[in-house]
Amino acid sequence: MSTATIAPSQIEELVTQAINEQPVWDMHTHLYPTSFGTPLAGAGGAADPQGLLLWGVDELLTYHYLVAEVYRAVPANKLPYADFWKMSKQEQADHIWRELFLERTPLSEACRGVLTTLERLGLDPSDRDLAGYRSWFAEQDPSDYIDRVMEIANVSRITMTNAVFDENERNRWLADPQVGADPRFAPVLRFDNLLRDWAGAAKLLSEWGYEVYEEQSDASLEGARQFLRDWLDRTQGIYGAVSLPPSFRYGGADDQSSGSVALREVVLPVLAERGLPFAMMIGSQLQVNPSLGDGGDTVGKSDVASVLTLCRDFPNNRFFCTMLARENQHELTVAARKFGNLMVFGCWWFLNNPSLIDELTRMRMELLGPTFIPQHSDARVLDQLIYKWDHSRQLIAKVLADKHADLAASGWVASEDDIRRDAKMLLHSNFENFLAG
Ligand code: RAT
Ligand code: ZN
Repeated sequence: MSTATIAPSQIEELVTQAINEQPVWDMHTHLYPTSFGTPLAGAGGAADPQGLLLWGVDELLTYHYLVAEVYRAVPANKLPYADFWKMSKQEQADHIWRELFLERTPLSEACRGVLTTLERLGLDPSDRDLAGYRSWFAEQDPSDYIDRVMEIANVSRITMTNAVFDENERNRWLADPQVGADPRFAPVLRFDNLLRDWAGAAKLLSEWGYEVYEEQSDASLEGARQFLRDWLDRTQGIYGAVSLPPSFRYGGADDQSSGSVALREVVLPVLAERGLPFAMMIGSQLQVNPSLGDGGDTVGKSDVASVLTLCRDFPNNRFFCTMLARENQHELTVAARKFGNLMVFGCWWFLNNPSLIDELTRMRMELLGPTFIPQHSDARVLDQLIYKWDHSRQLIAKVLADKHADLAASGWVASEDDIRRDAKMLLHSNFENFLAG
């Protein structure tokens, strides 16, 4: 406890220290514990080529952000997509390393992230020695390595994305009810298809034994509610989540589009009955260039008015929301001023760049004070937790220090405890408290 007040000259150092020392609960990642298998066994058990835990330098280099970037450097007329996808993971990583790190300066945020990660792990990026990095990773035990990465990144809990319509993942939950039990990870039920493609989802649900049909009859909707309840029970998801296209609209009680009916009659009632929030990530236009795989999606402007309608019409539901388009950010932040059941979070994907994180965090703090969740990592590769949080912490600290300096200039004198309280809210308890309701 330190209620000692601080001088303006100490602000920057104390804020940076508080942000660095505050463990973060990462509210959205695509990471998994070893129980979901890993393609890189390292010094642990057997490799599982379809395993869901991705880690190590080859995964870092073949992150879909970098696949998209390498196709700027070596376009498809020089390296046809099919040839790239035929390569082994290591060959793909070699290609990306050569083209983006050796033949060109690794200026982009995703490139820089690989270097920060290596450096914080104690490897030397100036060696430019991919083979050497590979042998270091090959000596790690994956489960111990999770601890190590969490310690370096100062992440206390990793939230998964448990995609119930992903065959690989679904089968792992069915085969082993304990697959999600690692306490370092928190489960989240992700069910995009229910809202994006009711007809396709209904077909699968009926194959899986639920009485759900394309026609959204009462029986069909009850079948879908039962499906969600069963999977919330199975996964113990701490919230429900979807990613939605820029065209997503919710037009209120009379809106009869199949996605809106599923939202109104299935998703929101079940989450309300369980007391769980609903996370909407809005603005990803899927597969504008399918040849790039996961890197083939783009951004489009979305409709904040639909979010307002949901927050107003469903006061018993709590909504996490992030949007992908920079153009939506101001309106979304204002929406959060109107409804306490809306929690804005993160600088998602193409917004996860220093200039935009700075801009968004500053605007959100000016409009919302400390009542938002500034960042999530969206890490797909375990090791990325290191750079995503390292880079974001620096930016969040800078904004918070500037705001404290402004307050000091207005005659407000903060204590060290005040600053630590801010850091805790931003990196941990705003999420935890919103979950608790
Ligand atoms: O940021 C990403 O890695 C995207 O590919 C998506 O996974 C997005 O974050 C999502 O959760 O849909
Ligand atoms: Zn994601």
